[in-house]
Amino acid sequence: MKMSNGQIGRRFGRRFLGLLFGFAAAAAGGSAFAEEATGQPHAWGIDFQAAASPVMESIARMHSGLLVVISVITLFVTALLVIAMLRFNARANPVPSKTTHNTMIEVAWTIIPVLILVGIAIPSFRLLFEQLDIPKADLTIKATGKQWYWSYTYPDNGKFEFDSLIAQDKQPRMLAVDNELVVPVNKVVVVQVTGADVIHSFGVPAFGIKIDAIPGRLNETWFKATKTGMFYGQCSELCGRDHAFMPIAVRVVSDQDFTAWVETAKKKFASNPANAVASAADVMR
Ligand SMILES: [Cu+2]
Repeated sequence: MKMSNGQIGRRFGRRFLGLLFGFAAAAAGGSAFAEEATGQPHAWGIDFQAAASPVMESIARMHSGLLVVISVITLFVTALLVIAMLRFNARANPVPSKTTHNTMIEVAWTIIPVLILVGIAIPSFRLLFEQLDIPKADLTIKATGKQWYWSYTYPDNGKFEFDSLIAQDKQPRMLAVDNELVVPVNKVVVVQVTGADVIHSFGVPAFGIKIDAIPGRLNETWFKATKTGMFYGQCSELCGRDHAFMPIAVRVVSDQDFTAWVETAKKKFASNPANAVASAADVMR
């Protein structure tokens, strides 16, 4: 089909407007609804989800800093290549120089990259310690990856546990679950992660956490949610047929709401222990 210039222009205009609105919506999601935040993918999203924990803020800062560093290096190398191609090609420079050594420049191109790498390593290790040096827990939760759903245990609150399965009838599609993981806002939540059958991975992008759930081993990570709202993640280690259908949904609530939820959850899940679903065969659709 042939399009006139006008048609092409209008089509491009709509694309551009769509892109613009996409970014505007993304920006609004980060600020206007700060009270009830939502951590999930959105249309036209090209950056991280808005940070909802101190660790994720540090990760985003590290990422932005590195983006500047690699951009400057890339532009510099590109400029050198362009200069070399224009000034030293056979036509522009028919009699090439026979220089093979230049001590000054050799020292410089060794020392400068070393300095750049050391400059990256320092904040990088600081970030690594922030992630791995787990602070004193206000609340501990155990997350067990199973084929293909998650089970959550609250050992500090009466040891109740429950299963969290994908809810096909709820929104957002592929991320909503029947029983959400509920945590209080501004509290250090330590998550102990293990696998019951194969290796899964517990990851929530807005909190900057992702850790393998390995059978026979207890991994540990932590987050402190700084906003109330819903935050979504997914199993991040290929674990079998329904790997794509075991989302993680975290509801961050106020202290009072959390206490109230614990009371109802204790009753609700007391008669419905998580381990009632004993094998993967029980949940196969
Ligand atoms: Cu999995």
